[in-house]
Amino acid sequence: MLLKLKHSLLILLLQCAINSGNINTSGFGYELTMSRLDTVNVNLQREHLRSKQYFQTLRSEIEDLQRTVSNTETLVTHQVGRVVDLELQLKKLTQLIESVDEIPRIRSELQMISLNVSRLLADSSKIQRVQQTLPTTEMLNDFILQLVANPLNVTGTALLESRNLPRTCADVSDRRSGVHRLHPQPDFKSSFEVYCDQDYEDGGWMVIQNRYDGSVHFYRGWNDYENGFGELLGEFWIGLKRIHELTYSKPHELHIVMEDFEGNSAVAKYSHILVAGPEEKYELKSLGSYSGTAGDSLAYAVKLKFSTLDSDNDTNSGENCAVRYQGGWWYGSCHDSNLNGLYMKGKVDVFATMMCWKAFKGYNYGLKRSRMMIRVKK
Ligand SMILES: [Ca+2]
Repeated sequence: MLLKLKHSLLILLLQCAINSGNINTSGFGYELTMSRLDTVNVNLQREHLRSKQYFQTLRSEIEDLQRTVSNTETLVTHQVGRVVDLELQLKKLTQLIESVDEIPRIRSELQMISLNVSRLLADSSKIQRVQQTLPTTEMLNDFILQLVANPLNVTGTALLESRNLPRTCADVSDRRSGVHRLHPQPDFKSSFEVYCDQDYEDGGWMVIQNRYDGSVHFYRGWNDYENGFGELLGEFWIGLKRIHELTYSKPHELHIVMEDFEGNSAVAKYSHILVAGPEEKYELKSLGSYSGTAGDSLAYAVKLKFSTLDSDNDTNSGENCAVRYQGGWWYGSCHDSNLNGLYMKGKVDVFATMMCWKAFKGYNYGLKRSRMMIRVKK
């Protein structure tokens, strides 16, 4: 800008000189002056271009620095989270030590259990009465299961109401994406709420993992990964127990939609997901076949068990991959994808601890969004 100004000023001065008759506008002297002025002009433009490029480089360096600061903040927050986890574990251990002194209390609880057995015997006559009002044996079985789960509150009417609920997200009459109460069949004792995505690929998808802004901490222990955490209207993990029950009750397909910080999206589709139960540490039994645009970074995990910071079930005997890569996932030795890893923004220097998918953005890139969805196969 300064150079441009100097240039204009020089031209102006020269024109003034010409106008006032101080400079001859013909002859060798004049041409020499004009040719020197051209050279000055070219040099000035060159300088101007160079400064422009310099400022562009400076700006991109500032942007990189801002990104690094943001990622460092994530790491610090995460370390604080780890300290809290450790404190919790310490608390549990202290409670365990104290429980040795509680044998008399356990004895009295055993007496309570014995009382409950008598109550169960009484319930059997109640079941007989309900049997006369319920039309099918399938309904009766469900009623028995409900009674075992909650002997005081369940009535035949409540059960009938629950059975009228949609069984899958595809059955929900409201075609808007959102939270809905479902009662899948068969074998589900009670209804529960889920987030249905009705916009992606004809709708009918149940979201089992959702991340988009890093507001929920995902480096957690076994209990959280088994039962689920987060909010259905925000970021969440639905829980391994539920994924197991759903995928074992009916064949489901799995789609994972991802997005980077530059606005590119990609999807990984698996034709048949099957996740085993707690006794097999929620092993990823199968995924079916892969298709999509993200590339396959999950088939490696078939036949692998799930691992968390406090439950090492990976195939790496030297360490716990969940601790090394800061997530809960089907780790082997260790991973091609880490969708429950740390939330980092874009390209980073650390290796594979973030929410990443090797075939899409590699091991040094934290994704912006990840959404795992399942749907009953048609
Ligand atoms: Ca290990």
